[in-house]
Amino acid sequence: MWWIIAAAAATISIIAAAAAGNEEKRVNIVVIGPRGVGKTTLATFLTTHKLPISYEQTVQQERYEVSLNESKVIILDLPGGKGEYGGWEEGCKNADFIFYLVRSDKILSDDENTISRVTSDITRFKSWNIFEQNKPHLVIIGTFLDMHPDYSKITPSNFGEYIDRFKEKDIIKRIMNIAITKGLKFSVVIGSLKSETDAQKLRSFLLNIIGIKK
Ligand SMILES: Nc1nc2c(ncn2[C@@H]2O[C@H](COP(=O)(O)OP(=O)(O)OP(=O)(O)O)[C@@H](O)[C@H]2O)c(=O)[nH]1
Ligand SMILES: [Mg+2]
Repeated sequence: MWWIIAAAAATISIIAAAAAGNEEKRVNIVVIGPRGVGKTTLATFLTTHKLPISYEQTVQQERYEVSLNESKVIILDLPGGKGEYGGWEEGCKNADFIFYLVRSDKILSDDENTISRVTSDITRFKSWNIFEQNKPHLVIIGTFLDMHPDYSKITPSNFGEYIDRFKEKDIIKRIMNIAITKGLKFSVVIGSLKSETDAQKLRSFLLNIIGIKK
């Protein structure tokens, strides 16, 4: 008889452990932005700790999954073409975090093509009503900092000034304003995905933002 009671007690403790929330927390991240800004590179590095070997334009959404500490992180990497806005909106419906990538070097040098493309993205974001139901955290990520002429002079002691300069650009302010208008939290970071060392720095910033301890 004692063994029936012991077996029942063991079963109850397993059920109790599951009910106590030992399941992984899910974090849904959607990565969007113009073509060639580093979306797939970032999604790959966040999930595998490796940089992709070659550039292949993303033509349909790719799903990445990784367990980090106690969280299951699901990353949706979307294609960057202008005709992809419908897919972006659909993908962002259930996002906890939206990573919007732009080239920081092009923004910091007021590149007209980049501004025109980002302006078009902004017009779309404004028209989305998905944020009435879901309030993801918008993370504006400036990539390609290694292509900035000052890159070799950027150190931890002046890095903040470059983030400030990036945030002060009108086009970035306009994205931040959309987040404010739609009631979303937002963060801004810049960095590079050229080398593993650079990618690691950006990864640390992002894990901090999404609240995952390294
Ligand atoms: N120098 C430099 N190259 C980068 C950086 N980020 C990405 N790249 C390179 O840029 C190219 C495009 O990167 P992807 O990550 O595939 O770009 P994507 O945004 O996914 O592009 P689409 O799928 O076409 O929308 C690749 O050759 C990357 O190695 C960066 O910060 N600096
Ligand atoms: Mg891609």
